[in-house]
Amino acid sequence: MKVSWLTALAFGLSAEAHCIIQKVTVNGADQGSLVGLRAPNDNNPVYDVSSSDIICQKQGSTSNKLINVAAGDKLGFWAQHVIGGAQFQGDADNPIAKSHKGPITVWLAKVDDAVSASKTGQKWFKVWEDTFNTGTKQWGVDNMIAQNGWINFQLPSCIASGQYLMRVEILALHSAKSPMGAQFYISCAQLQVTGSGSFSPSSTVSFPGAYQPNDPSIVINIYGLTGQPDNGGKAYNAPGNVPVIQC
Ligand SMILES: [Cu+2]
Repeated sequence: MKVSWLTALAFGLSAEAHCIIQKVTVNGADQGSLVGLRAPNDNNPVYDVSSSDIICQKQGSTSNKLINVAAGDKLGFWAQHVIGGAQFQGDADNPIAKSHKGPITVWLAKVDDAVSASKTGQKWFKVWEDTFNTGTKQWGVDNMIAQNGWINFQLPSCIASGQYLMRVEILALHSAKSPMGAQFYISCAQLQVTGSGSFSPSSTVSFPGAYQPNDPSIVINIYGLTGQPDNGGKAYNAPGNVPVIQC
């Protein structure tokens, strides 16, 4: 069937602007596409923060592998428009459409067996975030785009050895001014952490539960008076008011 460009634009454009978090590096070493990850099968976001899809996205690909990391290692998560990266040269929506401004957060939950652990019922704590820089007016997503879809951070050196699910969340706020407009892109990695850390979180949160549908960081107009996505120059806190742990 022949599909006109106009038809493709009308039905495809918004869906095609999304992304999938699909690959991990440890100290720069590529772990392989979808290895050690629970990732969705398509790049559509989650909108409903009360759904179990807010934990690790809709169930899609699974892996029987663990990713071996030491506390203090440098981790990278790769988000791209579709699995495998851009499918044609000049894909303006790779790694994600530039309109998709918002914060990136990374969470851990201790589990007995990261390959088989249920995503529900876990106790999560936040280990990293890149929200919004009021000086440079750059969002976490802007930094990710500048690094060709890589989300780079250090696993805190205090994390205790054992197995964990790591939840990586990209929140896109370009259409967030009405409820259910914010877009969540999530994948969860299955980690085996080694090292001599002894951190035990003093407080944890649940997913779903950590975010309320009407959270002022989820239902928000990020466009200031000038129409720029600069949050009106104000600071931005990621939803849920959960601080990053301090080692
Ligand atoms: Cu999108």
